[in-house]
Amino acid sequence: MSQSHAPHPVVLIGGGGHALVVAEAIGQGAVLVGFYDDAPDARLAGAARVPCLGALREIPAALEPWYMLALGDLALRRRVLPSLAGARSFAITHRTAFVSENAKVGPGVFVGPHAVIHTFAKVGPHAIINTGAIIEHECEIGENAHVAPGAVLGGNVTVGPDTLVGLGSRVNPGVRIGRACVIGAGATVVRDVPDGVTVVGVPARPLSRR
Ligand code: JB3
Repeated sequence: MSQSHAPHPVVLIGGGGHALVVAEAIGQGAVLVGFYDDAPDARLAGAARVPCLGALREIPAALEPWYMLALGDLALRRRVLPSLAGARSFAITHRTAFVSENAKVGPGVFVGPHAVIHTFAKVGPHAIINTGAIIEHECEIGENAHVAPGAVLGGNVTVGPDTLVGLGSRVNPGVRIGRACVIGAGATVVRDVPDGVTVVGVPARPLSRR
């Protein structure tokens, strides 16, 4: 297929398991030219033969290619972000995902295979909407939050920045989850979760304040 534009060069920040997942979703308009990671032999170098361009501390201030954060650890992603202030990021959406035309998805967001971002939902920059996650109508997902594979958010749910909504968890409609929270895998959240709190179980109950 003739390209009206040359594919845009892209680098991933991170080369582990999550980077493999992101690399899989990069579309025709972009070409993956390398990754930054403290482990030059990280899986992206091995499995996908993508060159390591340097350690995280070696990311150039004026990074030319577009970038995508491809680290799974939310605190590490938050630490790395300032070094990318001068660079440009973009959303990567797997071809099998559904993103409503009324939804707003910020730069650097990753949307995994078979994920759903429904009507009038808003997803902040650098959030991860992972494989099969469902974000229902009018949800608001904060910057650098991670909705893990199979998690289901009912309508009008709010998730704060840097919060992990764990694998296969369920969040009732209208629930507000704060920033830097952890929702345990398989938890069912039926009431609001304050900033910094970890909740687990069905119904979800606080485990500790981080
Ligand atoms: O659960 C899911 C669907 N994804 C997880 C993701 C959200 O978070 C994934 O399973 C992982 O738990 C995690 O992905 P991430 O951050 O890529 O983790 P991991 O694969 O453990 O890689 C983290 C860091 O470990 C990489 O950035 C490297 O620095 C290092 N690393 C990974 N693979 C490696 C290798 N280091 C060496 N030396 N060799 C490796 O093969």
